[in-house]
Amino acid sequence: MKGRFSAFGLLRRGVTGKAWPRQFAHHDVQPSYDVVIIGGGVHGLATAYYLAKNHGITNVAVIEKSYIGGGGSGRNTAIVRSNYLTPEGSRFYQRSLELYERLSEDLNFNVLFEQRGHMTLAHDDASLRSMRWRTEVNKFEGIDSEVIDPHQVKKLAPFIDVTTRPRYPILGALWHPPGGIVRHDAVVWGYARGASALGVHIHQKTEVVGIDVAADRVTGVETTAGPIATPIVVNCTAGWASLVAGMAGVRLPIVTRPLQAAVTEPVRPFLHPVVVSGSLHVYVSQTARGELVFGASVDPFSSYSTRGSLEFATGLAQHVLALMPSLKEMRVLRQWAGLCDLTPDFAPIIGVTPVEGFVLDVGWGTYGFKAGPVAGEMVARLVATGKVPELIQSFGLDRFDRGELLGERAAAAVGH
Ligand code: PYC
Repeated sequence: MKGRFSAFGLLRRGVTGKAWPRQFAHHDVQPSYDVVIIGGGVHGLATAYYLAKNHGITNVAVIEKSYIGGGGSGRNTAIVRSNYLTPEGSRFYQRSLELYERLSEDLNFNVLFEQRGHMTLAHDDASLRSMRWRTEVNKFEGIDSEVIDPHQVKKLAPFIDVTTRPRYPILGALWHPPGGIVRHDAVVWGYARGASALGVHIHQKTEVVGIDVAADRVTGVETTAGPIATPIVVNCTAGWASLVAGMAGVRLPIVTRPLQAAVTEPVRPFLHPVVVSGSLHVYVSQTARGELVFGASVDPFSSYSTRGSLEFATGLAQHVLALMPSLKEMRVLRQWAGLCDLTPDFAPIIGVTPVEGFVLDVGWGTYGFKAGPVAGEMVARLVATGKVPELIQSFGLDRFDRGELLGERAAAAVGH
């Protein structure tokens, strides 16, 4: 791989002052590719990487209308976990976590993965009950997850008020030690670098404006850089998934809503695990640099806006202070929004469509970043073999026709 990273290389460049080479190559858009992937986020780049690495399919283009990681991949709160509610979801996200565990080594790129543990607080009996249900499903699937009491919560996160004083006292928590955080930009860059080194073309600032279909088969895409002929188009977009699918004449049961987040100034490390409160609609983690990263529920309306709002900041502050009153002096540095494509059952849509050659990897709602590696691995396998891998068989678009919905909503970090 170009410019392989190593301790020796770092030392050599530090001493010589020699610049690092470009991490992925620039190419002109070619008139045809074997596979065109729409969306240069974690999903699109991971799909390209695994197509090349696992299946030797390298004549692949990733088309990104903005810059890589400029959509949901760079706007999420970087949390990963596999403590889902359904067996299908738990198994799937567990595979993603396994891929994340080895990703830095696999990509030769430090993605700053930290398994600090993931703790979801219960403030009422109904939450505790659904957490017990989740732990049973998780344990059955071999996933480390348990319900803990307020004393254990206090031990793991001493800054949380576990007395009966708060308006929403803590009754217990769902504790998931393998969950944690990953540097989301690094995941995007690592996959881009790995895919490019294997021959994939990454075209930024190039927008797909149409999908060509003849006799119910994909034949190509129209882009702002000209037409591209291809027999396979993979829709790996978030926020625009239903609009892109519409270009191929495929309707998706998706509504798009913004999800806002915010980051504070850095402070000394005090919060090790990721902490989530469903009732207070807030989740928080502390980065290696000391900033607190906060997220909340999706906005209660459809929109394509990626700007933060004052209502969000004030609501978030109230909820955070109910949980950790000692943070009252902290200042928010930045806030933003990402777009979430929500399906009726909070499970993704991955697989084939009635248009031959048009493949979906969409509908991730608030779970997209966690699933990037496994979705890329499975979609690459589907494209390469023409067979739907077992791990994603339940996530097909046709489940909505059959009425076989999955019901992953209760595994959401917060109530949406
Ligand atoms: O499901 O853990 C989650 C999550 C965190 C932020 C958005 N979704």
